[in-house]
Amino acid sequence: MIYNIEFETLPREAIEAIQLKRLQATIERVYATVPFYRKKFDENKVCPEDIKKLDDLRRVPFLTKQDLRENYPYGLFAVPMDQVVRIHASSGTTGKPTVVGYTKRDISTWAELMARALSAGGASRGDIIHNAYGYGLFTGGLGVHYGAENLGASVIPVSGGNTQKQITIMKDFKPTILTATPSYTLHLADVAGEMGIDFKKLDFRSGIFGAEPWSESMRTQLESRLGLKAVDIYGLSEVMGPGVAIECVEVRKGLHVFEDHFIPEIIDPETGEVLPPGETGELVFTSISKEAFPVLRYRTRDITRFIQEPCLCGRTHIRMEKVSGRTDDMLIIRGVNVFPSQIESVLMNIEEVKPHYQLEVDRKGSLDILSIKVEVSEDIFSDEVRKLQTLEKRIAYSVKETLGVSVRVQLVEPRYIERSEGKAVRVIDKRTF
Ligand code: DLL
Repeated sequence: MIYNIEFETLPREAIEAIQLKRLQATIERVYATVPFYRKKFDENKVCPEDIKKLDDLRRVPFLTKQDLRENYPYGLFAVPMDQVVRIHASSGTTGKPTVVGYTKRDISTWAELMARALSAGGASRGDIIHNAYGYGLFTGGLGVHYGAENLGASVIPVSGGNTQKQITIMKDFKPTILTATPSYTLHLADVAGEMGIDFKKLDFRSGIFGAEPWSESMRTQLESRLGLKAVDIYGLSEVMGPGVAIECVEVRKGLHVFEDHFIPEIIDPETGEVLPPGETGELVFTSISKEAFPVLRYRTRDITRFIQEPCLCGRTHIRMEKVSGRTDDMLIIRGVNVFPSQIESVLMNIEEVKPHYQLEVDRKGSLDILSIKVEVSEDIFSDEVRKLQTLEKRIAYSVKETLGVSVRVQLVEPRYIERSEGKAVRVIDKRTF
């Protein structure tokens, strides 16, 4: 169901008119209130009055993660602290966390967009939402929570962890919608199995999965194993949190970006040039309704492309393809670019392996070596060594055939790979540069 029929089905010209008006207002405000933006604009010889049409956004300089770090913690806030009612942070792998703030109105906008998102994902008033995204500084838990309440659904705020208890809650409280990272969902399914509970017999209709990349093959696995429709939700703390884009449960092909609140662009990550429609590159976002922490042309490092064709669901907001990876997660193995999600796709198509895997990159001399650790069932693991070796070779051959890189494969026993309650750690990089 379309939650906000008026805004989610606007004709293109109306979307663009709203975007331009809100963009101009945002730029004027940040220029006046955030010294960082004023300096950047001045250095690039752009002023708010130069933004006369949407295309003029290209004149605005990019904002990078590095800029956020340099202005840690509150340097990019565009309102005084007495208007900030919530603070979140994303940890990232290196350096200081990114700190983001919300005014009362920002929280209510977020709740509106999350209500739209949950509704697109198949939820409605009367549903019971089992929310296993982490509550805390991470935006997943509270983002879904406020959206669910706004929608009028009942939300169970379980957060991540206490997995056995979660399964009991699922059995007893009969939730109909699951919200969690796809990797934690697989762990939930494993634990349910160990407890003798068939996940498929639970009451879930939809699973709204995001916060990390997951492949189409993973979707097939999740849907057949869990007996629900798996919907992709995207977002990032810097831009808001979950609910920046979502697939519609009807089509599940590309994520609608809420264009009345965010302007997305796809750029060439090397040159920074905006790419022609339909080309794959780095996703960039400008927020056009946020008060406390507006972002202008924020480089997400996420890789995707736009789908221009209208969607059968009736929403008119542009779709982006599933994010295939991040520019900084891309491995270059002997000259071939590889994303963890591509390896995942290959693994998911091999019947004998489990969907738990980890990649390790190391360097011998000037050669990068990629090893894949992947779990197999107890039965297979205790099979003859020769049979295991044959399977390892078959997987390595499949990866080579599909991606063109040689890898080492190591089959490991069930539970060898550490389970995460939130985002899975897919790559361990042992190279020193
Ligand atoms: O992960 C917000 C979120 C929470 C999204 C719950 C969806 C569900 P951060 O912790 O700031 O925010 O991480 C943002 O995670 O730039 C992507 O690299 C990745 N990411 C988020 N959603 C997806 C997705 C939350 N659906 C970073 N597919 C982003 C692929 C995703 N990657």
